[in-house]
Amino acid sequence: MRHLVFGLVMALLLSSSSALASQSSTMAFVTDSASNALLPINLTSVQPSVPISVGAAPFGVAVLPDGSRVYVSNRGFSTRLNSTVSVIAVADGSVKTTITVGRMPMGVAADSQGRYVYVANNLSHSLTVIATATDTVFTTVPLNNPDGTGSFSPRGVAVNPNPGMPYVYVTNRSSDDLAIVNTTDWSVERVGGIGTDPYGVAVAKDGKTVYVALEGDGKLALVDAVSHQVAKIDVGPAGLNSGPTGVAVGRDGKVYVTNTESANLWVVDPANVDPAKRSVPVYVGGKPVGVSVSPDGSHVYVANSTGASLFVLSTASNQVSTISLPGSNPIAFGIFVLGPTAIAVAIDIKPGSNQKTINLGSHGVTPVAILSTSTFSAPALVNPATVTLAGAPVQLKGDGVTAVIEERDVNGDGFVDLVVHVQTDAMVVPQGETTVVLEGKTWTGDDIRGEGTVRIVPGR
Ligand SMILES: [Ca+2]
Ligand SMILES: [Ca+2]
Repeated sequence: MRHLVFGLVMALLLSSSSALASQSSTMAFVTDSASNALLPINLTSVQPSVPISVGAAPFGVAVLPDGSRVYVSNRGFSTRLNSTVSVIAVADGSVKTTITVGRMPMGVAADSQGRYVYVANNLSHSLTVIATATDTVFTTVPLNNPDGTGSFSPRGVAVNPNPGMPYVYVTNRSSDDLAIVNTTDWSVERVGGIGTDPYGVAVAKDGKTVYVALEGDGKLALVDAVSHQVAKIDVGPAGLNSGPTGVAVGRDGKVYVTNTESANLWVVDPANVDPAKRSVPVYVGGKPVGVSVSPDGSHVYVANSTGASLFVLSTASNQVSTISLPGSNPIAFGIFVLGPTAIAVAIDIKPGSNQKTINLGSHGVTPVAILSTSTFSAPALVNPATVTLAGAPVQLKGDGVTAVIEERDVNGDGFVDLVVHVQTDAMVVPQGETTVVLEGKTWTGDDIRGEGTVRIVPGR
């Protein structure tokens, strides 16, 4: 395993808190419980910005889908309890407002339209609903009842992304259940006996399965969102039936679970029928808590609560690297990464040639390979007619609709790649630019994006 540690002190000194995010950057927003700060990090340039002071012991985090604001739950310490959520404006890194919620707020989640933000209040046994239009409390849903029934000690919260399933899910540590809040009438249903000490929760992209990390069992619960039936998958090594805390769903449907006690990130493939391949641990180190997948699916980010760092798993190579953070107790419990949604692909312009020169005055075509990986087969997935390189379309056959392609392994890694040919004189490359961008779509309509470096000879 390869650990790359980037020194960030200089970058920290040189960068300012303004212009935290740009359209093309992937950003992380990490709560640091020790320094009472939110740490913004540009993951594209691997640069942190100035830490943003929030409340005591910030824990949970949620980013609005449009990237405009970040919501941080200030959990507080046992001696100094807190009951607030800090709202940070991403554009300038300022704290826009501080909202009073229930006692000891932990999990925070935004819905997919960005209309409401939900906060799980551990000591108040309630769910605060924040209306983002005004950044005020819209309602508070009690999860327990005066007669001692109901849900107790909520920790994690997640929103079903399926528009036909208006549910918010809350994990409850003391009552060992999953509370299901119906957002049309704020009624509460429960799935009891889910396992010991449910913690993090995430929902599959189609909304049909709810994933719950069971801290006391070393397992991941898979709750059917319709029938409420529960299945379980091991995410704790033999003999250590504890430790799962954070859970996140990847672009490809895989589920990532942090096991804080055993220093592992478990990669769960719920669709795999082979039990040995359904859940596999990747050793990361430290005490991993928060986990989030970049929207392009290329990397999984894990907050190391003891190491002042983020672990980064490349989903293509399965390699783990490390990014240093200015904090010392990063938690980042929630979906804390925001970025472009296009699937990141590696490309090879003029494959097989060491001469990456493109003469824009040439009337010929430039071959470009979209490289495949173990999880991304370019020939199977990419619609070649949709591909452009620096804005230039691909060469088509005589029928005017079918792209001219080759399917071959251009880099000898055993994965067959897709080669298309773009019309060289149609490429638009600004003077002095050496990076060109490939864009396109998969057959299922997802965007793809890759970058390559070339030497450009300007055309006439
Ligand atoms: Ca319990
Ligand atoms: Ca290949």
